[in-house]
Amino acid sequence: MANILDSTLATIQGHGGYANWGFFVLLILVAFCLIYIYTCVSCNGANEEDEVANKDIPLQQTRQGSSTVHIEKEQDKEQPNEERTNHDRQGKKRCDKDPKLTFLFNRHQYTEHSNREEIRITRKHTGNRCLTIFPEIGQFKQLKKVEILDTKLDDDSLLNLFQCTSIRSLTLSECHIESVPISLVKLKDLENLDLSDNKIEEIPPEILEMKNLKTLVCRHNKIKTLPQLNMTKVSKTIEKIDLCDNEICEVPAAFLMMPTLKALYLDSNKITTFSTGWDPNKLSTTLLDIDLRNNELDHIPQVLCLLPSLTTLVLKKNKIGTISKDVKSCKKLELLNISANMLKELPSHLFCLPKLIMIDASNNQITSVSALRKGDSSVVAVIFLVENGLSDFPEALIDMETLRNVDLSNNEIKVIPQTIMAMTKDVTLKLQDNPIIDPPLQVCQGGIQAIQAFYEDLTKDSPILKCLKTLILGTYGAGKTSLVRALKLGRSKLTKPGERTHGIEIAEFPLSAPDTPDRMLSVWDFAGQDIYYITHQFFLSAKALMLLVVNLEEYKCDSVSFNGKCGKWMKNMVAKVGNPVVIPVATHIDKLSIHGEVQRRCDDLAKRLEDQERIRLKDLERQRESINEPSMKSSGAARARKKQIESLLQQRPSIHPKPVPVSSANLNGIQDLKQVILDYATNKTLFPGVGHPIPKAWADTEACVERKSKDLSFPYITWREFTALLKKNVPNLQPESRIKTVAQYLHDTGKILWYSEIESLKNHVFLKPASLVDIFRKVIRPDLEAFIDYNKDPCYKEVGITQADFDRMKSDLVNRGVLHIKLLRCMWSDVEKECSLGETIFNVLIKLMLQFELCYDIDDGRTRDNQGHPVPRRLLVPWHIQDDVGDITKWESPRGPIISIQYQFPSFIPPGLFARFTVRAHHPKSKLHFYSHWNTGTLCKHKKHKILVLLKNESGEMGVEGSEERLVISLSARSESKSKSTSVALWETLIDLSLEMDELLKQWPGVQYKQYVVCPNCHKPSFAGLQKRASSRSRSVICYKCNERVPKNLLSPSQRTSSRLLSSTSAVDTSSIYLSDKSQPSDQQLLRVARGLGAEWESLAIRMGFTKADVDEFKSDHPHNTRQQKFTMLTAWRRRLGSEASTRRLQCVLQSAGVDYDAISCLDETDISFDLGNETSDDDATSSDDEEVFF
Ligand SMILES: Nc1nc2c(ncn2[C@@H]2O[C@H](COP(=O)(O)OP(=O)(O)OP(=O)(O)O)[C@@H](O)[C@H]2O)c(=O)[nH]1
Ligand SMILES: [Mg+2]
Repeated sequence: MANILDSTLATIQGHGGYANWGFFVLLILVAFCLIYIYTCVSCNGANEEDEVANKDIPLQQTRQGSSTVHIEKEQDKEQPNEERTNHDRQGKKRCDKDPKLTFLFNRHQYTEHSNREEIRITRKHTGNRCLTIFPEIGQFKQLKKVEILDTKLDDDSLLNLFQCTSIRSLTLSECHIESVPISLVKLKDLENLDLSDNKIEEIPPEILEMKNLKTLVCRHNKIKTLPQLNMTKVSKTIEKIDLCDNEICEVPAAFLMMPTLKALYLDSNKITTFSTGWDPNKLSTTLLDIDLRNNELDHIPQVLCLLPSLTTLVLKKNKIGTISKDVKSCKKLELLNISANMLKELPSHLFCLPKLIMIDASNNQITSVSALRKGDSSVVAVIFLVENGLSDFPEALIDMETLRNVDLSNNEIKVIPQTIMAMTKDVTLKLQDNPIIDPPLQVCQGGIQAIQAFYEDLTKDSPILKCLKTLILGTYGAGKTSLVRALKLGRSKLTKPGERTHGIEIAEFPLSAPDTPDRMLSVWDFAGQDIYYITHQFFLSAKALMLLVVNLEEYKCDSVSFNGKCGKWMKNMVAKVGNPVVIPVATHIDKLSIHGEVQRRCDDLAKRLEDQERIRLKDLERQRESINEPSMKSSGAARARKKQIESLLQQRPSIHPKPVPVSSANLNGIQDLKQVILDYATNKTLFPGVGHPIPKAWADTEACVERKSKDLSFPYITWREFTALLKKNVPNLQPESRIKTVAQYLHDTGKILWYSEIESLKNHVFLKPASLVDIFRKVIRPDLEAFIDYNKDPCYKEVGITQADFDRMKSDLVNRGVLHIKLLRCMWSDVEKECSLGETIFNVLIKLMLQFELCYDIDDGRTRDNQGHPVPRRLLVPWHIQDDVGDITKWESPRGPIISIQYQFPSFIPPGLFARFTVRAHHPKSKLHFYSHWNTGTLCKHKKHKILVLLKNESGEMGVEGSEERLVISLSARSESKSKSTSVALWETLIDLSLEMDELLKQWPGVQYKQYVVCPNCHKPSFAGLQKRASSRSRSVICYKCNERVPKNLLSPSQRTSSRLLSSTSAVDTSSIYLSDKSQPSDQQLLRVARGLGAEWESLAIRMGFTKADVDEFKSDHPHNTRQQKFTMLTAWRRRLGSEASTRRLQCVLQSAGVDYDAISCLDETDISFDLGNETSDDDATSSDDEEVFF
């Protein structure tokens, strides 16, 4: 522009006179038009990406003639119309705003910009076109950093760029480079070179001889062989080489002799060997970190073991079958990841390495861990042996005194031996997914201390656990209560017609039969009406025998009758428990007088039950196959799902093959039923706990609790009262940790309710769980309309509620699900009167309702009591909302694209699942503001991002007569306006919600479902599950249903965002969640770790090398904010270690210090949407859990 003006002025001056002014104006107009056209064209091709364009817009770009334009047009064709126009609009806007962009098109303007220090250019700036860098770039004498990403560069451009000798950091990623021009060595000051994602086949050895080079990254290329290095010339500065994701088969040993190299990353190659000919005395003394995961090594190469400084060695996913004694030379090794190999044994020589603190040997076939030999010692603090073939607890671990963290999940361990008493108490021991029989599973879940306490309490005269929890389920009027009476009394005592069970009735009685040991049954008789399922589900447990009762008189031998009376109940049990033990019982047989009719109907029932189970298994197998498809493999969620399916296929329900026919009227068949029940109750495989000794103190506690509950008018006491009661009445139950273990056992076996994990509830103990159901059923019951009556209960008048107020509040509840606290207080007035705690119990019960996800606080806790605690004024009980159409005008008006995830349930959807999900979605941590909530959906807005969220229960919408009912829940998000939100924020919001849904669905381990992503064009669920976005170059895929091209960012979250999906499935593949990142942890990651750290942070600091005085200094720097203290400590650690302070190293230290898993896994979370706020006190931060900000 300046040049045009100059020459024009020269023209005017040269010729003089006003006659030339017209020409001048014309020229200016033409120049402006040209610039405008250039500007728009340059931005048209800009890709719609997740991030806002970078502010530094550099380099000149040429239009490469017709072929380039053609590519651009093709690209445009591929985009949906709306997308394209938005591109155009956005691109133009960007150019208008940033006049510097014109610099792209004029080599003469290089001079103006020649003092730049950084240049960053991506496909956003260049579109699909090739970028030309002119020789004038050589004028850029200050240029230190150049990043060119996803942009094709021609050879001349590279040569020109390499003239710019001041460059220190050069990234040329996805630039279609096929060979590295040797002239690159002209960049004498170059320290960091990143050539990732190109097509490079060879690295010239000269690159590795560059005088100042510190890091060379050449990931994801086509390198097959590495250069032979001339050791006299090789760089004396290089610290890191990253050649992951290439095709290398052999590594020249010279790479291990580079004098300054600290980290060598070679994962995802085809490496089988390191070349021979190395001199052990010349091996690098600086090399700390080697990553060889995902290669083809069948042993640990000896040369690696001899590296004198090696601290981290990752050999995950190779083919290693044994660990040879060579490993003994690894004197400095701190961390060994040898997971996903073919190991059968962990040898003892591994444990003796003097510095080795962490071993990950998960996902092998290990069946034994050798014991340390006498005189050997070990410093190992962390051992992961997840998913191996251990059938015995590895006793070798017991003697390892330094152990702090042992994960033995997913093995075949049945018994934890009593020798575990010798193991140190500080160990975090994980035993999930083992078929443990002894000690009881509940005890093992409490970790090492609980197991040790159990064995300590177990004496020779320990009583035998004889009681079996027995759940009686079936539709209303099936004959459940009458059957329980017949079993208990041994005579007929039928309920009267119309006499319904409400909630749950619990009775305990002995059962005996000839030649079988007798057992006590704790019988839970559930009300049969559908709405009660909402509260029943909390009391259905795996370790119980279930009787599924069917009224045979009403049974019609057709599919409708089967499904209503039996099929759906069985599905329910299987969904909730996974592998329930069920005896179908056919009642009312006295009413069937036709000969053979009982037999006929029982046979029909049995056959249909069998068919249902067969179909379920087939479906599961189909699902397992579909997850095997290559496209599904990458998703962490899919892997978790596959694992769950495999376990469902393995651990099947035990359904008694024939329904047992009985009459509770004339007692026919009752004795046979008793025998069948006892056969199951004494089956050691099905109910290993029953018939097993339990600590005497436990039995005493149970008896004590039972006595106390009879004394109380309302069976509730505080935790303090509970502990005082036990300390007084039960000997040998000190210290409090033992009381906690037995309380946990009583909670798990349904004798009490005590939520130890929930801060707001852990001080409350309910001695009779059924009494809680009684309380909830005042709010959730089928006959609510008739049940609350102004004139029947004087309480309403007593508290001054007028009839009109009452009518309004009642209508709010019955029709809209809005429960006014004033009304609830009256509905629960009898509890308050009975309980000495008065109002306190009322608040506790509300917390419990919230905890059980039966309702949410509409006002988001905005109302506070005198002490500042939130007190809800109105609750929303979604089960009572009558409206089945919601106002979604807001949803329909914005124009941003929709991202939508669907959960499809092939045959059964857990009753109340959607309602509970909406309660979860309302939780403050979801940051959703609910606009409206109707029977089958909610419309919400994200409180931070400008995003609308629509949650819908679409079940039954496609219900075509005769076909299977469609059972679908969908989660959708769209931006309020396209320019303001991005697909990243949409995915962030949806992933949060889908993780909530996944978490909720874990409460029904046997439920079958599939997850889809909906096509934004045809609105059909065309794409399987939530997956990490593939890193291939294509930015769109074709929907197989509508054949339209769909941008990938609307179908799957970006790699960064999806990392949370992967970390959420850690239970399945722990090895994938750590040791993953070699980069320095960011401030945000450290903040999150600080947030997750508890009191153990001080010992962690010592482990990290700080002194007590350092810790005191961290504290005195921030006397009132412990999180800030922790954060300061972590940043000091990062500063101290410099480039060695990698995320993986931090994970390792955290693991070895026994830090809680959550605090460690948050290192993997994405950094998006985190911001720093003002300083608040620690307490404030804890009370507002949902806030990202804490100081
Ligand atoms: N003739 C006959 N009547 C029975 C038998 N079992 C139950 N009944 C009657 O069937 C009706 C329902 O029985 P309940 O035992 O109350 O049924 P339920 O399954 O407990 O019902 P809910 O509590 O509503 O879930 C009552 O009128 C009983 O008298 C039976 O074996 N023979
Ligand atoms: Mg009943």
